[in-house]
Amino acid sequence: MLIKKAEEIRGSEITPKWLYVNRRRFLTGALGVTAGALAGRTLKELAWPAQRVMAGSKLNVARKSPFSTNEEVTPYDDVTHYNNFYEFGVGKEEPAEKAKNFRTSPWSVKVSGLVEKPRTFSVEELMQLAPLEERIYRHRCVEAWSIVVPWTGYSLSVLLKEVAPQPKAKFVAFETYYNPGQMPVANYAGIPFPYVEGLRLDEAMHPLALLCFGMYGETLPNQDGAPVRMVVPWKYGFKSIKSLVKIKLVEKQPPATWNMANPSEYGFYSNVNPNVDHPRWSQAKERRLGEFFRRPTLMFNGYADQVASLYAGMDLRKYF
Ligand SMILES: Nc1nc2c(c(=O)[nH]1)N[C@H]1C(S)=C(S)[C@@H](COP(=O)(O)O)O[C@H]1N2
Ligand SMILES: [Mo]
Repeated sequence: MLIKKAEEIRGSEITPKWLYVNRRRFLTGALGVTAGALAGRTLKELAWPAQRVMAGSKLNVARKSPFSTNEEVTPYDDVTHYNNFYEFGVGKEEPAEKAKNFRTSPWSVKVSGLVEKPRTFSVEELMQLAPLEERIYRHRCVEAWSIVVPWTGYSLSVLLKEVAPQPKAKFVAFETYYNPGQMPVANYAGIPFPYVEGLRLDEAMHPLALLCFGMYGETLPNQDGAPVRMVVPWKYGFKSIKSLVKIKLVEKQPPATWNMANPSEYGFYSNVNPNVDHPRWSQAKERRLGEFFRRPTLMFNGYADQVASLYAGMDLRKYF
């Protein structure tokens, strides 16, 4: 199902998406390689110095993750045309349109704070830190819709270990790129930018917390957080911050955008919890995109066996 979908998309085009989008760059480049010779190659095969991560590049996936759900994957078109990415508009179909020209290359991520080895990584360097895995995760938005997506990436813990957290580090703060010039409608979103999020260090180190570069076997579409984002599947969607540029290890709980904007509606933890209602609506059920009947929401979005121990002894009504 998912492979067929990806092939349909590629098969409908004369040239791969990244080649089409970046045709000018290739035609004007001094590489002496014809476009035809490049078609169908994977990112790794194209790893010469000038190579950049481009939207729609195929990704080499080392293995399917044992963390994957075996539920049916949500169609690509639904997942890429029903988004929350307020930098590109508050309407669900706006990001697909308004992020089209978002420039995501070159791109780097600064990792700093309470670490022994602070470093700024290009996204290409980041992608090579560990073999990329495909993980089919459930994702549940606080607005009560859900999707099942084959993400590509590796555990954030790989990167955190690489920079060596100091003992004082207790939380991880994340920040999205912000440039009003590239995000002309961000001003009307009603939330502050840059978008920021945070996790406790032990949550960030949990193997389920994914540093994500792709979906459906290709690099991330802009509206889904290109070129690198977080996916934290046991939490409501807004914790899964997109288009990351900064990761900082800190001692105190860092600010999180939705929590700052409306603390009574959005807690810092935001673990999926069918028993704790959002003040304005129930969280007991969800609608999977493309389906008619709602289904019950599961505790920790179905990941309780893996993550419940992180919250042992905490009052989950207080720390919602
Ligand atoms: N920078 C940024 N990251 C963000 C958001 C946003 O508005 N800006 N929205 C969040 C919300 S509410 C959700 S549900 C998910 C949606 O991810 P998706 O569009 O890939 O499904 O992204 C999250 N990450
Ligand atoms: Mo969300």
